[in-house]
Amino acid sequence: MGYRVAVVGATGNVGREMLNILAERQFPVDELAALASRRSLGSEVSFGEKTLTTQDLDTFDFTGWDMALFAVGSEATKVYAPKAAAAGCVVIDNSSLYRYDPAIPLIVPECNPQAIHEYANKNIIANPNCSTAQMVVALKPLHDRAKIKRVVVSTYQSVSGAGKEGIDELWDQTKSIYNPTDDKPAKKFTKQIAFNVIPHIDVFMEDGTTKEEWKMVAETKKIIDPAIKVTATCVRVPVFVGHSEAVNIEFEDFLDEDEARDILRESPGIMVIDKREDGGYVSPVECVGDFATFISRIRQDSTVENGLNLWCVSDNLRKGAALNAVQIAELLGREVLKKG
Ligand code: 11C
Repeated sequence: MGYRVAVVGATGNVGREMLNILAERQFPVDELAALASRRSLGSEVSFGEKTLTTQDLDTFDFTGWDMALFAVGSEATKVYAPKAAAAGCVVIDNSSLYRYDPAIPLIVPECNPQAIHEYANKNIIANPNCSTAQMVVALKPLHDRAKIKRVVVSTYQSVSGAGKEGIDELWDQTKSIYNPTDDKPAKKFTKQIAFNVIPHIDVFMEDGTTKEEWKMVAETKKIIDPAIKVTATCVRVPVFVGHSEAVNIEFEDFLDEDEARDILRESPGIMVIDKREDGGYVSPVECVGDFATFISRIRQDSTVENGLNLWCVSDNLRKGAALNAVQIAELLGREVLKKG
């Protein structure tokens, strides 16, 4: 016996990846409902070999459904997630709406699987921001060994993090650069993204950081340890899929780069590609479609007492969103619902 699973926002980039990953990982599904807003009603989406026609989220009755994987914005989540949760369907939500609610677990299964039991507080589990998910997968095993004091991270985030409009804007602007009569001014982003980088993701906060940067701080603390200090600079780059991060870590205890490499090699969800030669590291185009978080350029930072630098790359639509949500569904099935 398997689960009755709904994917909410099934026609979006993340919703489609959720369907792909549920099929790829052979999640025990008895019945799958692909839900969408009225605007996309009747569109078809693939689920493995099957083609599903989307159903209307607005009139859908979640009673009798085990889990709903939400991949819609916070506004729609605010309306429909409580409805699903009240009907007894466990919500796994990819928006930022519930992440910072102390009663709602924020889970990266490689880091804090024990938090799964807190789902029962509100029948809702939150999925982290993409830039946080890949970073904490790398930080957790290192924290367990040498206790992280402070992290300085700079991100290089792909346009797919901004949805289909972000992808279209990079594509259209790149073409228009070669055709000056076809000017494509910035719309989704605040400046030209083609052949450029933009040090601004999400809205500005009062202290001059951006919300994306704030999320990395708040979510790392909630998932791993509130004592870890994080400072982030989040940057949009002209890459379609795959977020990259340059991470500087300061520890309580000394951690040798070779030992860190061995620890990461043995850790779940991580693939270490770290040769000190041309091309001996991973770039974002190589991680597209993969489940792993790739770690390269592991090296001592000799400017502090106990420091390391590393390079971290992952598919932001997968580990950063859809894969992590499916891993939470697997964890929930394994540890709580026990049907599959
Ligand atoms: C980006 N990280 O790359 C964002 C997208 O809080 O789930 C995901 C926003 C979120 O623009």
